[in-house]
Amino acid sequence: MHRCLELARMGAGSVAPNPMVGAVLVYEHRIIGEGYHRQYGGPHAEVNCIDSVQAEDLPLIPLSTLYVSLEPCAHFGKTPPCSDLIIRNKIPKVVVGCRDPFPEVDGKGIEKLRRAGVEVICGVLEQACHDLNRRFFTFVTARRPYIILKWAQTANGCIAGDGGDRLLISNDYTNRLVHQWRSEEAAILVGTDTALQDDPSLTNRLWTGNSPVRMVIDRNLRLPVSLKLFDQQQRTIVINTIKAEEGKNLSYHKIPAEADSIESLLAIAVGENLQSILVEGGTALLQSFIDKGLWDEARVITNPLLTITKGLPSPVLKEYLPIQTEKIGTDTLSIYTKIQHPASSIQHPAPSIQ
Ligand code: AOF
Ligand code: ZN
Repeated sequence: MHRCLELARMGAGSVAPNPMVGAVLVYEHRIIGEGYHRQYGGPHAEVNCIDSVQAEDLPLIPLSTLYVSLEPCAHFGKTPPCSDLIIRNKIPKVVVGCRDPFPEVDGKGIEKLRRAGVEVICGVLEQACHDLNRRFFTFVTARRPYIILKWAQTANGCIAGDGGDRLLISNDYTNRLVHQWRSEEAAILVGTDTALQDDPSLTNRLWTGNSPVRMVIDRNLRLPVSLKLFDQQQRTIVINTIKAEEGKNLSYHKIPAEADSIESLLAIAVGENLQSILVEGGTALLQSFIDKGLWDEARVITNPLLTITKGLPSPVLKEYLPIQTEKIGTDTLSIYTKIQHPASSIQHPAPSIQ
């Protein structure tokens, strides 16, 4: 199953909004096939795994065990059901990492296999299999994107100067890491004040891969179109109460004046199939997510060498303790998760590797 997870991760950046999945076929302690879901819309892990078996090993398939990090599918989507493929290949035993909550599968794959006489073992490295696809799972089960809060703070807990001036807090290494994080999420969000004061691009320039879809809350359309956010270099969605307009790379989503900005933007993200959002500030927006309990991870960069006398205080995560803390150059990175895992399962994959 560890190998399945390793294979699955090779699909990072190419399979979203589908989950990352890896599969391994084993005959008497020897791997005779392995595969992973490589491309959105392409063959599933099980198909690539069975296809990889060498001609001389083909007779061993009906004597082997298939390990797969996610329940084999039971539905006709862009590809035919993997459970049928397993049954057709007469594989007698399947070990599943975790159940697929996608409504068209959701236990039906396991049931189909069992009804056909296949022995199925579930829940092996379940937490790790779940964590790998935490964005997909949250999107399917909670009907909202996976929410990652991110901020950088001084040693005395400030995220900006008191006039809201832009303050360079993180170092070259943590800046690069933030760009990697941007490459890993479907969307990125800032509030009106941050857009105005920092004029951020919110793109990924210091890492390989994609840039996220930019989202900005600008209820009364106060932001000047000269801001970098409006340069149309990357798809950008402006949540506002004044106009609806669909452009190629710039869309205005109108919400009712009485609507809650955060709940509206999450609904818009679901409509756009955006499975995750990196929230980059400012304090008021981050704190609203925390106060509503609408967050999954917080990644806090602290520069212990920088103290400012008057500044804007960073958000407060009262009763939470970091599940992981590491030194990056002189900065400290602390990761918090809203759902605290029991101590036995703190093998949380570092967020930088998805
Ligand atoms: C598997 N193995 O490797 C993956 C699965 O549109 P489709 O046909 O690609 O189906 C997408 C759904 O299939 C996806 O939402 C998830 O429930 C499941 N993904 N299942 O058996 C795989 N990637
Ligand atoms: Zn499948």
